[in-house]
Amino acid sequence: MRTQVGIVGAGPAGLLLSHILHLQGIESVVLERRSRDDIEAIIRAGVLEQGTVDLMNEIGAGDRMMKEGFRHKGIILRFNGRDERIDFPSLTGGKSVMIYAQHDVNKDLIKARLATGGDIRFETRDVSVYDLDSAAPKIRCRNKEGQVDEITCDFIAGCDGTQGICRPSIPPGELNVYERLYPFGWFGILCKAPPSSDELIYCMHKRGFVLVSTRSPDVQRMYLQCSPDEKTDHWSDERIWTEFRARLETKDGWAPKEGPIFSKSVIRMRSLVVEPMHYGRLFLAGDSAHVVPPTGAKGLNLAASDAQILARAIIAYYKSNRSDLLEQYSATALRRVWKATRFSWWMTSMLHTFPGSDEFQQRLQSTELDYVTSSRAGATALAENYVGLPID
Ligand code: RFL
Ligand code: PHB
Repeated sequence: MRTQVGIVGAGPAGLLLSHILHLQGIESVVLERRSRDDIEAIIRAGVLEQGTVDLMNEIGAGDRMMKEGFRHKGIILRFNGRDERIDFPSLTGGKSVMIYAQHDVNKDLIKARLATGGDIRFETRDVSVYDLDSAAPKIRCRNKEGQVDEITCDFIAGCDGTQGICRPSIPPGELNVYERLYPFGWFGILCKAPPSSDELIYCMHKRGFVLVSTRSPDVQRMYLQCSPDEKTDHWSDERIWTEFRARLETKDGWAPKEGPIFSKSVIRMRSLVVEPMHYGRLFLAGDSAHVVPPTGAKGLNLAASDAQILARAIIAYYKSNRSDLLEQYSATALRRVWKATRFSWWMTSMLHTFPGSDEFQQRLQSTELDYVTSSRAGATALAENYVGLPID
């Protein structure tokens, strides 16, 4: 068969791209290795930048998000037992973020795409891409029933995340890879408890970083810094709560709301960017091209901005016979990617305890937090990055 754009991966990048293109009359086929149920249950991101919220609304997939999501107008930075608040609207000309889980974003996008006749093929096996530097790149795969399909495309979008096949299909030597591994991970839990705080708390403590986030009025999402190869079996619920209590302690006796923990996982922390974000007619978008540590809450939002930038370029190709935006796609997307990479690295470096760090290093980190929370310029730099920089 033939399609205009073959999309590998039905995460936020692939689903958004497919739907934006559809609204401009451009057809695509989305190939996804997992089941629809799995994608709609994934536990991941929770913070949508203002631009991602606007995009969901513009493409008609934002109704549930606007009803069920939580608008957050600031975050709390907790250090040395005290709280300082960063107020987004007053620092960014009225912007804020939305707390809305990634699996809900996926669910809403899948629903919107299928309701408009979209072709999303779940449980597709053995996807491979080839003839990438020709005018007719191809995708070969095995469908749910085990038959082999070949799809000839004008373009292929590699939206298949960190473990995908698109990036590794680019010939060796064509990509530059920039990577930083951090010497710690995050131990993430979900628990049945109301939010401990109206806003997210990013807490620096000598014992390690903690993030207090939320999912719904009765589910809390919390993370604590751990060793990168920590095992969840080593952490009883009591040990987890003892650690949260110790790290989150304030001078006025604040304590987290506790409840039964029903999910535990360990997340490794790294930064990775590949350049350029294309090879021939294969374009990479989202985590397939870059990974950020979750401290800045940027991963899903970068997937959304890549999808927007790539969609715009593909639309210009079909509607105005222009290929300049496709040629510029990588450079345009990478400017934003590197800024989010810098911001995520900076937040990570400021808030975590580094193994072997001495008093000098710790004083610098506390001073950085003091500066950011006491200077309008410092607070503005954090706020404008957190709510999201413009896409170009
Ligand atoms: P995804 O979501 O990983 O989707 C890729 C899809 O491709 C499929 N796939 C294949 N399909 C067919 N054939 C193959 N060979 C395939 N290989 C893979 C996969 O099954 C999958 O469905 O990538 P995408 O679309 O680029 O989206 C990126 C985001 O998912 C990711 O950046 C965020 O989750 C990162 N992230 C956060 N981002 C935020 O913006 N805000 C946050 O608050 C935030 N918190 C987080 C996070 C990531 C976390 N983890 C688990 C890494 C919190 C955590 C804990
Ligand atoms: C989350 O709610 O999962 C979350 C929130 C903020 C972050 C990272 C993760 O920076």
